Amino acid sequence: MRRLLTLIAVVVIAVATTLFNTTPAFAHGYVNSPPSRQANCAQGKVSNCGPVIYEPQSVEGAKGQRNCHAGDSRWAPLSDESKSWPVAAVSSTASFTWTFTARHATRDYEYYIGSTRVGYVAGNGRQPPSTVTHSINLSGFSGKQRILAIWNIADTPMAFYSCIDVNIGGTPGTPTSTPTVTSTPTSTPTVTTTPSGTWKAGTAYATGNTVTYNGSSYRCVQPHTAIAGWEPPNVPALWQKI
Ligand SMILES: [Cu+2]
Repeated sequence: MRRLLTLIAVVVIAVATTLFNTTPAFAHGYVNSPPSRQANCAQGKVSNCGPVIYEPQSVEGAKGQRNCHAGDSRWAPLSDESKSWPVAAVSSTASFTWTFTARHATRDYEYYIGSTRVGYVAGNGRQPPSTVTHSINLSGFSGKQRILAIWNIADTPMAFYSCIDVNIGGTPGTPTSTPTVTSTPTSTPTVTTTPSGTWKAGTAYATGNTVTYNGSSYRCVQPHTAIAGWEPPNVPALWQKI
């Protein structure tokens, strides 16, 4: 009987481990630096973005697309060119950083300006670390451009799409990159601006904010809006233990 119970316990643990390791629906990735359109939406820099503010990492669709919203109507505001998307100043060689909430085996990464592929990084079918940064040569282009960054997954037909508005060799366009505290009330009720205290999903954190989580203190190292799954111990790219 005791052996049987032990066997059952082992099976239960094995099943639980498998379930726990299964990728949750929200666990994917996006370009957060320079901020992609979904990053700007999640940080409240652009309004009326729809549900992408809660999951900027979920802009996922079939491979081979050339739009900002992965062909998914839920994310359609990302392709709305009438919105005033913040523009990041970059030099002719620009660094793009992806944040992953699940490290899917990766076929490759592609970067497009219009129909021209300006960057390619092989993934070799391997899992990336929690963040990767690619240096992309944009010489040949100048001024305001829209970069489409694509993360092609190796073991599914899917890819993740991030559009980043840049000004190559220029100065930033609309809002500044400095996190500012607005004096007017935000129109998004679920995003609070409380920068410290206990970590809480839905809160917009700026670099340097400190929080407590499970009795430990953490300092924000990258501005972001917290979501479930991004608890400080889970995402060293966002939180440093202090
Ligand atoms: Cu995923």
